[in-house]
Amino acid sequence: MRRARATAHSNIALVKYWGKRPDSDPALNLPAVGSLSMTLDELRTVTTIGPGDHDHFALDGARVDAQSPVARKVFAQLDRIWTESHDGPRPGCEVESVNHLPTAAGLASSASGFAALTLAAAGAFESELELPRLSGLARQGSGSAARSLWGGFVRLDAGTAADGNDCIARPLLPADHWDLRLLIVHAAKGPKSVGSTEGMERSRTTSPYYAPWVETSPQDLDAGEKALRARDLEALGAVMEHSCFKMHACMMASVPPLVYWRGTTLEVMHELWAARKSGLQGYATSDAGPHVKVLVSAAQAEALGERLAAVPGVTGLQSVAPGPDATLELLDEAAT
Ligand code: 2P0
Repeated sequence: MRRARATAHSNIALVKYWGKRPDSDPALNLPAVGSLSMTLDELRTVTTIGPGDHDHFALDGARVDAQSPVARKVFAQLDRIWTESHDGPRPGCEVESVNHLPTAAGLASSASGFAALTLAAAGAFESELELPRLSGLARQGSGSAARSLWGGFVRLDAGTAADGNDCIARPLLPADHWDLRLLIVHAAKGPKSVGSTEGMERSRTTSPYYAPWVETSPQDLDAGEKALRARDLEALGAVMEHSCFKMHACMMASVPPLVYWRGTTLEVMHELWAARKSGLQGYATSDAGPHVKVLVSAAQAEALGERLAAVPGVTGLQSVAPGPDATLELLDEAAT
């Protein structure tokens, strides 16, 4: 193997993923619904992999216990990449990941994290796997990571194949297709209460709104893609908010309820809708956390951002443009 470094950018789902395909191998991590995302500039993970005596994982400069759940997920992902193109035992690896992301809850690092890890491992193991295959492997680490290998605007279809070979993301349009901004409005501090994987399973098994959520997703994906291609912000915004509110309604109707929002989350949304009446055209989405993410034209981003930052309880605001493809650098040739 050799040393390799990958950079992958985070992404925000404009049409959401929530739920896994039932009766499938949990290791394949197959989503029940597709998703449509925008890759985010600046917000990224940089991961370097080189040979080591044993497996080691360091996150943001601190060594992570090799027996911890996160380290085990990282090493399991390395195993997946290795066995795709090699026989025999995988060599030990030194993995160093650095997140350039807001630390607040609900801004998942798993998307950029598993995309960067997957790409860096393919480089380190000289695996020569094509990007679509790497997207499928990244999905096994974390569903949203499948979308973070490409910049701009990306679609992940749920697919129907039992082995998941048609559940891979594909780039729709490059970052310069549309000069948009995503305003990330921080509504609370602290870790999220229930992780995505556990929350999705709770919704699938208990929420009466889960079946309609899954059934209506394909039409949202098609409408979202059409609006994106046409650069129709009003149409895209309508689909985006509908997808977000359906997902949260499904979460809230789970038993026990999954309520990721705080009071400030709703106050920001009301201010956004009031601002829209005065001509500032922004649209909201929100993930498994309290923050509000607002899609707006670059021209209106500053004015809308000032208004939303003034909502009581808001702790920060970041404006992010569409981001680039993931990249891979091959470093020195390290013998093993
Ligand atoms: C999304 N989320 O489409 C949705 C919206 C959160 C809400 O993808 O279980 O960390 O690892 O596949 O990718 C967050 O879930 O979940 C997510 P797993 P992941 O962005």
